[in-house]
Amino acid sequence: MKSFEVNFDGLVGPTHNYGGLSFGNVASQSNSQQASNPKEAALQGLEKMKALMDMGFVQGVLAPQERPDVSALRRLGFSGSDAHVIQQAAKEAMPLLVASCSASSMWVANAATVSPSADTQDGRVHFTAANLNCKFHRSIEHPTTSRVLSAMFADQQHFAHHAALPAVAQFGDEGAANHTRFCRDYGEAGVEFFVFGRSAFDSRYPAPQQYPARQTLEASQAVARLHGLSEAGVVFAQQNPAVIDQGVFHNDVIAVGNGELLFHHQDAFLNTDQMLAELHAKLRARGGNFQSICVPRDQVAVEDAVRSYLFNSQLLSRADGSMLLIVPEECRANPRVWQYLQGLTAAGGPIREIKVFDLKQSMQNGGGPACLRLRVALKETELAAVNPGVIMTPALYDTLTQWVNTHYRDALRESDLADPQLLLECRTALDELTQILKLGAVYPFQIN
Ligand code: SUG
Repeated sequence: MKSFEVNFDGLVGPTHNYGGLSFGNVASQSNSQQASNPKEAALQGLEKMKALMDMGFVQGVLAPQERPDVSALRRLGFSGSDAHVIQQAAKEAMPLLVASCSASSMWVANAATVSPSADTQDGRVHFTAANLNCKFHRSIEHPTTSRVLSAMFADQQHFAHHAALPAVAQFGDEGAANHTRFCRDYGEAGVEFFVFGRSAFDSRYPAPQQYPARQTLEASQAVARLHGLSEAGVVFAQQNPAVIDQGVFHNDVIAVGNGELLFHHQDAFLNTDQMLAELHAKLRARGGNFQSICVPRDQVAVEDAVRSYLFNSQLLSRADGSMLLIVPEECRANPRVWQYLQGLTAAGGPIREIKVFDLKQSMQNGGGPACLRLRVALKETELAAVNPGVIMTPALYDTLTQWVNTHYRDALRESDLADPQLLLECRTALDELTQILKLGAVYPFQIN
């Protein structure tokens, strides 16, 4: 049976702004308070989706969330009408209003961890929504994420959904940003690779000193258990705490994998040789031939990797068996990274082509091509069971482009977030979007 890797990209929401909310994420910190352009952000994302569709990949769309999150503000003690809640928060606690306005759900690599049916005990595709509890503005995403994913993957015969892990730092879970899967073919059993930043319960694992490690070993282990993965099909590895302290807040900022290939920086992991040997042995037992490309630090420093987002790229398999790397414009702007990439494609290895995309609006908040997509490997029958409303087509691309042009502002500053009109604009847009994507009622304003 045919199988596919489907990329579901997060549609950027109407409140996209630079709130400086993510300590440890260099871009989010350094672009804080700049004016954003939500319309341009959403159109840049749609361009990437269209380009992948045009290249023949199956492409999907993941809906944004209702913002400001008035119910989160109510839980923090603000009351009265929605407009009053927003204005009171703006007056008394602006950082909380900014957090409740973040369009961070666009980075859907953090929406959930997904295990394809070939790996799971019950033969269904499993989803666990990420609790994202390291940052308040992201910790409020998972209830809506769960409803949206359930509306997209509704067929219980094929899809199983798990609620986010307990919302404490000990089970900090950032979803697919720290999860990669190796396989010979998307439809065959593979090896799921979970990368964690620290252990919550075992002090033998080192931890970063400056910035938070968002993903714990215990969270990764819990997800693997929930999904019914076998020991033979799982490898856990620790991210190098020293690179977290240099701004590598997720593994997908320093490594990317696809098929049988891991593309990573020399300093990405602890105990790299042992980890590579385990991946090799476990994939071999599944009939695959694991390969890795290590980018040496004397060619690309960690700092260059963080600035350019070289590894926050999409590694895609083409029909002829070779691979394509989708990178952000910032890679071309960095001479060392660009030189490395020229050498990489000329070397005759598995990665043959580089395609560059302008994703500056998202990049300025630390979100590159890989952050913007959630990968779901599906067999033909499973793809047929996905809500067809969320699969990209030329007609859907046109409709969504028009929808963005109708509803989105082209400039947003912090002071604009205090305007209750923004909430109404967002709700009007999302109400229409649920009809376009045939999601049913998934937003708090639609179900409360
Ligand atoms: O969680 N930025 C996101 C970026 C997420 C990138 N995802 C992956 N690497 N998979 C984060 O740090 C910044 C929002 C602000 O500052 O306004 C933010 O949330």
